[in-house]
Amino acid sequence: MSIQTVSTTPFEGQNPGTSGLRKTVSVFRQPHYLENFVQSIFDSQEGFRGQTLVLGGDGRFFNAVAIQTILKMAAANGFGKVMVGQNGILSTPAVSCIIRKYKTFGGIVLSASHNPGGPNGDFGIKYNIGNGGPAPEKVTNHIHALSQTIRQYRISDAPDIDLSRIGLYDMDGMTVEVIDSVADYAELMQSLFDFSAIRKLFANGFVFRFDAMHAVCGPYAKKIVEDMLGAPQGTVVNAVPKEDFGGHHPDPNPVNATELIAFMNGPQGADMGAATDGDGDRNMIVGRHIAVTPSDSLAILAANARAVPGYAAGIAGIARSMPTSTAADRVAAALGIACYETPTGWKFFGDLLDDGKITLCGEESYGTSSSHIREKDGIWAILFWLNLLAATGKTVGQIVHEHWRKYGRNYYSRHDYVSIDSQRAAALMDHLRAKLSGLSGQVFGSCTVEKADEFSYTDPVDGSVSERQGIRIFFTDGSRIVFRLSGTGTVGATLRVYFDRYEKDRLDMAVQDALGELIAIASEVADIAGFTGMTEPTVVT
Ligand code: VG1
Ligand code: CO
Repeated sequence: MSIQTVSTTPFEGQNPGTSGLRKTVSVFRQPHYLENFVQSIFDSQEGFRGQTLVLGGDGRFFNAVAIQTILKMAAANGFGKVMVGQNGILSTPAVSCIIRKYKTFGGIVLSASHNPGGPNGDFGIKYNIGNGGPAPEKVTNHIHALSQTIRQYRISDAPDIDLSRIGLYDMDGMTVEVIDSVADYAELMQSLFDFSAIRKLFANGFVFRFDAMHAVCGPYAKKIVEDMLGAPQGTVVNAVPKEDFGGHHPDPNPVNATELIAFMNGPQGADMGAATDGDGDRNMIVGRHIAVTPSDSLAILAANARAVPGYAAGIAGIARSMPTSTAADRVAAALGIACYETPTGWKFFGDLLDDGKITLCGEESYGTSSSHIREKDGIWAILFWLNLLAATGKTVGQIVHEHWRKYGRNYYSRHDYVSIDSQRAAALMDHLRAKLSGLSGQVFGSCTVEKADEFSYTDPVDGSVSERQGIRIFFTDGSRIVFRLSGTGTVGATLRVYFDRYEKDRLDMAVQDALGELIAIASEVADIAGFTGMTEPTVVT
């Protein structure tokens, strides 16, 4: 066995977007494509010789191949050890947990998260730093720059390692430790939540349905929800991870998790339903005839945090991504703590968490988490809700309605225009940019624009600046429209338009009706139909 140095040439566009590098499997299968990016990750880092790396993915197609390649490259680049999940499986939150628990140098997550998988689907790779979180923008920019000039990479010609058996192996002098994918994560969950209260809830007949969407959370949920918490076998459905997620979109929202929504609204139903995404960092919470919006979920968890053992001492602060509704801001104000507004993507929460400025954070895209790790965490959010229900004896619907009665309601929706031409999408944003200064004071029906701007973020901890993070139109009644382009798509561009309207007392309107005027304004101001050729959004959540 020996180390090879392989000559290579750079690829166009290996630019880590919102959440690492995501491309179709066909792109990743090009010779040297994965290797170039992995070598660029290693070259962006210093001091890893002899150190430990965590490695795992969501089990999608190409996961098994990529893991072996990365092991051989880690060995050739001088890592001392790689901790890899059994069969190559680790959820994104589990990777973060393991990096922190064992104080490893960093970790690599293989996933395209909520994007579809399979030979014709997507694949992705993301580097996490020693705090357990996604590499911050200065690191991802560096990785990108290196990937544009790379000329060679290092790889061992050692044979593949059998990852089906837990244990220690040697690869060209580097130790490979195959670990239980679930154990460390389950232990962390047990330290945060009142497992005996949740166990009692199930023992008393509470009906729960967890849809793992044939993605990575199946084994985690089976172990935690059924084995440790005693929910009946079969509570976790679609529990076996599949390379193509059973042909579905592993994205837990009411549009993609149709099976769960239909079940919850059907004759049998359940007291609570939940779903998680491809890599286990997203969550959706559903009650009987009610789907909780992620923005509300963050606000509700923050308002009730003291009911949960892990947060009984209270929370230091909250952060939300800019397009996420302002529901959490009202809770922060009531608690007398700060609420930070960050660009989209989990990498922006890391500094705030490390610095102790915040305890909880979340995004409108079905992501919520806390300082326990540095990633969003689907099962964590679901256990938090179960713990709240167990502690209060209330239903999901009661908790949501009581929250609205106390704080008012943010009507919220996101409209996605998927796979549009990239140049047309850029032109739409330029068109909006050019209009920004003239919008203040303009009247549209009953709405008056207060101001319009483009969001730029200065990290309060390290002072780094991230520009062009979304165009915002604010109205005098506190409503907002936000426009931004997705950084996780793999085909053309995706325009996301976010609508947020606050109502103190009118709590029972239909969401799209309540937002109707804002939706019409967005179409007019941005000329969405003119630029995209679409008169309706592809996905409404
Ligand atoms: C989307 C979401 C963003 C999330 C990101 C990664 O990004 O909007 O909130 O952090 O996906 O989520 P974008 O750039 O497409 O809007 V995951 O679960 O796919 O890692
Ligand atoms: Co995800």
